[in-house]
Amino acid sequence: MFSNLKEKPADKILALGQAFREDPRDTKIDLGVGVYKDAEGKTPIMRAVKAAEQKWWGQEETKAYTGLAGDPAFSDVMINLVLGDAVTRDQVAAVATPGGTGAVRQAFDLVRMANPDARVFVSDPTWPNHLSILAYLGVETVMYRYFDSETVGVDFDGMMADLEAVRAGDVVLLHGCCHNPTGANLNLSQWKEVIDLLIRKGAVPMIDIAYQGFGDGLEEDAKATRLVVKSCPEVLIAASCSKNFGIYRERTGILMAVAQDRGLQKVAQGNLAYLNRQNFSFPPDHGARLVTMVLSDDALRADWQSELEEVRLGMLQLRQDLANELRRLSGSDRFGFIAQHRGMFSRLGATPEQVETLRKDHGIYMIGDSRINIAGLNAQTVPILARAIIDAGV
Ligand code: PLP
Ligand code: TYF
Repeated sequence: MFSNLKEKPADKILALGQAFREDPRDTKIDLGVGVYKDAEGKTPIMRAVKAAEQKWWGQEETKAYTGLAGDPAFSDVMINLVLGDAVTRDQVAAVATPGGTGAVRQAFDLVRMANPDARVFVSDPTWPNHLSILAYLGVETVMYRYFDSETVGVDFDGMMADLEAVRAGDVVLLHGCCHNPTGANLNLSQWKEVIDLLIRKGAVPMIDIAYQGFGDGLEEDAKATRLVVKSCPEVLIAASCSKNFGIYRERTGILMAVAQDRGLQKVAQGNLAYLNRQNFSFPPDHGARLVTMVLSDDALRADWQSELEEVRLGMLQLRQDLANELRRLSGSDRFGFIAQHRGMFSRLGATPEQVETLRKDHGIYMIGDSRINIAGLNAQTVPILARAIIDAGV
């Protein structure tokens, strides 16, 4: 049987990380995988998460199964964090999932189960795992224009023109904030136009929100998602806790199905639990427990928010410093977009050859499409990267 297996393509982002680790140069700089790093290059455990973990160690009395949907308290705090008062609880079906990726996978599964003819529209470009999971599930995928490599911003006219092709029942995947891989985002008035189009067409929005708190702030980053659930009859939301709680390996995420019609909540909840059962049964609990503890304790929550804010502001400062240094070296404002982009990533607009040169000649590792992880930089490496970008002719 195993001899029938075909080689599978490697995950390019993870393969780049391996190449970085194998590079012997001590001047090398890792701007690859989307993991937050502090100025020392470490990915710390957040203070409030550590405190919750210590507390939980003393309190935990059983490791018996939770429910198929995970602990309902986790759903409550996450619905509140992402959706605030844009919905009432009886409008939302929710299950804990292994990471945001688990939520994305379950969402696509749900789409296929509910409507086998639905196509899923995704931004060009998008996170590669969206495409690979959709292909794996055999769901027809359509790309809509999103990124304008001339302006290094959103090609909004192209996006709206391409979304005219959606049919009733199709699903449109949108990044709630901090677009991965480009860093370029819609403003709220553009979100409104997209919402109007989706309502007019009868298409269903699906929001992937993996970086809430990394862009303009916890509340700001959720605004678009909240607007969508207030406006559209049905919405799918896949949220990740990996980045904003720094609990990557705990695999913590949530899938929400929100409907204006409260009569749909029960059947949606049953279907989400059903999908958990088919795919992995009970979701992981530990990370979800920590998130629940942090969000429901005033002191822990305040400390988490302030640490998250430090992280966010640190990345904004790095963006500003890199844009300033590039302005100085290039004598132009053509890299100003780096300070405008939000989240962990910016797509620089370098060619694959230039990306290769940066890696070979300068030991600077970025994704092949010239996406950089801003958090991979620090005060010492910003000028080094800026110089290398100019030298490589970007
Ligand atoms: N969606 C996007 C756009 C992401 O960048 C990530 C990144 O890590 C995820 C979802 C899910 O992450 P995880 O499964 O680690 O929670
Ligand atoms: O885009 C990123 O870098 C993050 C982390 O298979 C990641 O989303 C990368 C690859 C992958 C899973 C997560």
